This record gives sequence, C-alpha cells and structure tokens, in this order.
Amino acid sequence: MLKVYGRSDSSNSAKVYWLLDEIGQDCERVDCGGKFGGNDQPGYLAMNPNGKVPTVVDGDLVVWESNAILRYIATRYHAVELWPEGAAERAAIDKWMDWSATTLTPPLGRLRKAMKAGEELATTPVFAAFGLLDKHLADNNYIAGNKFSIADIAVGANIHRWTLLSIEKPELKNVIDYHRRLLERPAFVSRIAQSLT
Ligand SMILES: N[C@@H](CCC(=O)N[C@@H](CS)C(=O)NCC(=O)O)C(=O)O
Repeated sequence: MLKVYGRSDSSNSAKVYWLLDEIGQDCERVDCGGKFGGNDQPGYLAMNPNGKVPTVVDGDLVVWESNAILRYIATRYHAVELWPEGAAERAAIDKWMDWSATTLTPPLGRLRKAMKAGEELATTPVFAAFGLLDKHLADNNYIAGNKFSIADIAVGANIHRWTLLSIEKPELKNVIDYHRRLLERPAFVSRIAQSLT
C-alpha cells in the first residue's frame, strides 16, 4: 500500500488524497508538515530534500512534487480514464498541470499569504490566470476538454480557493460553473471543499 506523507489541510497533499479516492485506492497517511512537523527532520529530508509535503513512498520508490505524484499514481493503478495512454491526450492534460504549478498556484499562494499578513499585493497575476481559465472553460467542461482528468485534480484546489478569496474580484461565470461541476464529486467535497481553507 502507498504511504503518503502529507497533512490533509495542505492543498498539494489533498490533491493526492483526492485522486486516491477517485480511483478507490487506500493509502497509509502519515500526517506531516504544518502543525504536525516532521518535514524538517533528517529522515524526511533524505526522502524529499525540499522539506515539503506531499511525499509518496511505494516500496523502494519515493516520489515528490504533487503533480508528478498524480501522474505516478494514475499510471501505477492504470487509471486510464483520468490519465489516458496516448501521447496527444497526455499532452493535453500535462500542459495544464504544468501551467497550474507554474502560473496559477504560485501567485494565488503569494496573494493568500499577503492577505493573511495584512499586506498589500498586486492581484494582477492571479486575476490574469483565472481570467485565462475562465475563457478556456467557456468551451470546455473540464480542464483538458470534456472529460474529467488528473488536470482537474491539479487545478481544483485553486478553484476552491478562488471562491473563498475575500477580495473584490471579477465575476468569472465559467469558473463558478466549473466549481459547481467539481462539487458534484464526493472526493472533491471531502478532500478539497471540506478540508482546505
Ligand atoms: N511544488 C510542490 C509544493 C509543495 C508545497 O509547497 N507544499 C506545502 C504544503 S501545500 C508545504 O510543504 N508547506 C510546508 C508545510 O506544510 O510544513 C508540490 O506540488 O508538491
């Protein structure tokens, strides 16, 4: 059974628990990071030198970086519905996963951190990324087209956090409709909507 190091209130760890629920696979959860600590300990750093969560251990294999973990788990359990085998279908998913990790999540994280600290921060990169997503979702029910995939799992926590963002923000109808579609999935509700602030 996979061992997952990561607290359930971390968005990157929650993605892993969400995928496992979607495909009906159990794991051994090791609460780690945040108030649980442990991720600064030598044993943990030997597995994941970044000192971040999540980290997944599968026998002798260690995987870190949440999107790499999603791809590993989907491949390992042959979840072809969520991670098809064709190169073109994979590329359509993968590009959005990388976009999420580089363009969507980091500015949103910085904005949330600044807001918590009561500091001012330009909203431009966050609004630009969500605006782009809104345009994309006008013609696509899901991130990689018309089927739910691991790209939705990579992006979903950000969507939840967009809805919680308590600032004046553009009304992004397609993003909100997409959020409603995600809320129809029990695993999104329990792992993201009910677990992340
Ligand atoms: N790019 C990494 C980011 C990992 C990351 O920043 N994780 C955060 C939680 S979401 C973390 O470990 N924070 C420190 C902590 O929880 O103690 C990934 O996607 O896995």
